[in-house]
Amino acid sequence: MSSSRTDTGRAPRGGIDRAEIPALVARVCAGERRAVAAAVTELERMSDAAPDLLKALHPHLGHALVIGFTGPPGAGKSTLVNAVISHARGEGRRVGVIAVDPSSPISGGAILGDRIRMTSALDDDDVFVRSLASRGYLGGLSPAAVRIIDAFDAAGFDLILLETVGTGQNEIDVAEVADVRVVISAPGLGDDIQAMKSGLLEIADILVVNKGDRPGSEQTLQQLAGALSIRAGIGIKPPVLKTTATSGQGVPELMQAMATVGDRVAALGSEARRRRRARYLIARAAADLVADRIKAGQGGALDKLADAVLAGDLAPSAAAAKLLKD
Ligand SMILES: Nc1nc2c(ncn2[C@@H]2O[C@H](COP(=O)(O)OP(=O)(O)OP(=O)(O)O)[C@@H](O)[C@H]2O)c(=O)[nH]1
Ligand SMILES: [Mg+2]
Repeated sequence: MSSSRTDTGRAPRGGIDRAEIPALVARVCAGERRAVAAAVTELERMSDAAPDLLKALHPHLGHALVIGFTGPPGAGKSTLVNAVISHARGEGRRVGVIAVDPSSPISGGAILGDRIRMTSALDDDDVFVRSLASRGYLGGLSPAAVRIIDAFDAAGFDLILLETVGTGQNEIDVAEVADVRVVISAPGLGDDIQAMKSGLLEIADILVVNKGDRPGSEQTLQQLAGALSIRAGIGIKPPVLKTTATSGQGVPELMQAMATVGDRVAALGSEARRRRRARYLIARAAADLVADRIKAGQGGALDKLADAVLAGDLAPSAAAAKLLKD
């Protein structure tokens, strides 16, 4: 399968036997930690059993709310995710975290340890953190992340937090995959506000200026508010919030804003949310198929078509259509 290759850059590895799937899914649905870990591994590697596993998980989906945290490197995404985990756990909610290409670890929410007693993620059955490398996948969010969302959802996690660095294709992908999109900025990140104007700003349901304790945070806030005011298009204007992830300041307000957007999204129904992710997966798979077809045409069909284009017999777009059809 082409997606498995482009996903991880390596061939699928043998995992569990298909016969083990019903028992595994039952344990995942019971929220059993080791079963969740096993399922996630199967889905990340896209093992031979993964398609059947996804199918078996399917009847158990639709509960979780997926919240994307995206923004420039070093803005404090992981620290903020930690703080959100602590708050969510304080409310008794179960949290799954997917961190794509993290350069700094998510600990599982010990950051507000004085206020809300937390053990590390490893000791807490109700927090599951999985880091994911997107290296080897060409551009954008790895489809593995979307598959892991299904495993977490079936396991009954209330919130699934998805941390990604907001660059290029990633931000578009996060917009497709997450139900609620939190875009994080911070003072002192240079040109990044400029970049946000063009891309990240467009996808935000909630804008956060983190590192509120740093000089310039108020200015960053003003800049973002200004950029928002000239944002084209209609729709609900995202709130702009200030947080200090390291102290937890502003995090209750962020929780409140996420709940407000979450309620709005929940009203659409889980099918609409999952349909968006399905559409995204189809589009990615289609792009993989096209890439495969181009590769397969090298030295053969593609060269013949190039001759026809050179001779003026065929327009490049017509040649492309022919390449995909034949
Ligand atoms: N002063 C201050 N420092 C912060 C705050 N939030 C995070 N930091 C620090 O900023 C640095 C980067 O924080 P991370 O949470 O790792 O940032 P990130 O956005 O996840 O970074 P990448 O995953 O590498 O893109 C760390 O040293 C944090 O301790 C904050 O609110 N105030
Ligand atoms: Mg991080």
